[in-house]
Amino acid sequence: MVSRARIPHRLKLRDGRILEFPLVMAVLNVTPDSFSDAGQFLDPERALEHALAMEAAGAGIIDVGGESTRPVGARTVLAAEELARVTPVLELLERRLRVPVSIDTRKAVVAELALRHGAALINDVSALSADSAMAPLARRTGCVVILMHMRGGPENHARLTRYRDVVAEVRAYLRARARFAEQRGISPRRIIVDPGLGFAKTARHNLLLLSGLYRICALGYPVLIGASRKRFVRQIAGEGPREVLAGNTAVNALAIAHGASIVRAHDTAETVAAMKIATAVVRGRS
Ligand code: PMM
Repeated sequence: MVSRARIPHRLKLRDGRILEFPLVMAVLNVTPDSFSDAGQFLDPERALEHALAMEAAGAGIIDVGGESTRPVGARTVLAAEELARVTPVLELLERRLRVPVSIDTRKAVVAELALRHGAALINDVSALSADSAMAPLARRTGCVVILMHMRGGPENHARLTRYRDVVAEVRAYLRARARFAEQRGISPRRIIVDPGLGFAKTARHNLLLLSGLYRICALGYPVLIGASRKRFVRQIAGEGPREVLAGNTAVNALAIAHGASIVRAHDTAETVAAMKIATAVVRGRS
């Protein structure tokens, strides 16, 4: 087990707000083709309503995404299309939301627009590798970056699943990407890492990463886990919505017990309850 003393308890955002861990990052996909919420929130007013409901349910971050990264059939979205999807939503959120917003994108132009609209974090599933303008943008703005492990891109990562020791390889990659970020002037206190469950991983790899999570936490950065509604949860817990929700709640509670600082979730209220229980058990007090 990793010493919990090494896991950061909080993180300061560029506007002075503090993220207290653990917390739930609630997903707001503004896409026609995401995993589970495809097309539901393309209308900005509906997106805002949903974001406010997730905030009221206890979300600590709202993660806005305009490009689907699901394994099969995800189309690479042009910057103009991604901007057209997220801009009206970000404009509304800026005025109404109190909790910080992260922007789930691999494109610096999209991230830059989101930061101008008050976003505080860039959630880059390519770990700053897809767009050379991303690291300088993060340094210049002082925003927090989430560096995720993936191989290939959304179109081919499902085939790139050969590892000798998945935990060691993912950990080495995340350490290298964090070093890359630091060498480009991004403060280590502004870095979050994510093993990228389901991205170039089989169900077994996801399970090994969860049970070996302490080895990723030992890097010393806050760790984000995104298991929400992913295929391995459905394979194990069952396909029905109740099974998926129960399975996800268990995964998220276990991830927090194993040291995760942030869990990314679609079902905010249930995940917040699971997080509270897991945290109380770990601390031995409520
Ligand atoms: N998963 C998805 C999208 N973005 N970002 C991070 N940091 N980690 C993840 O696991 C992750 C992500 C895919 O899920 P979705 O289509 O339901 O948003």
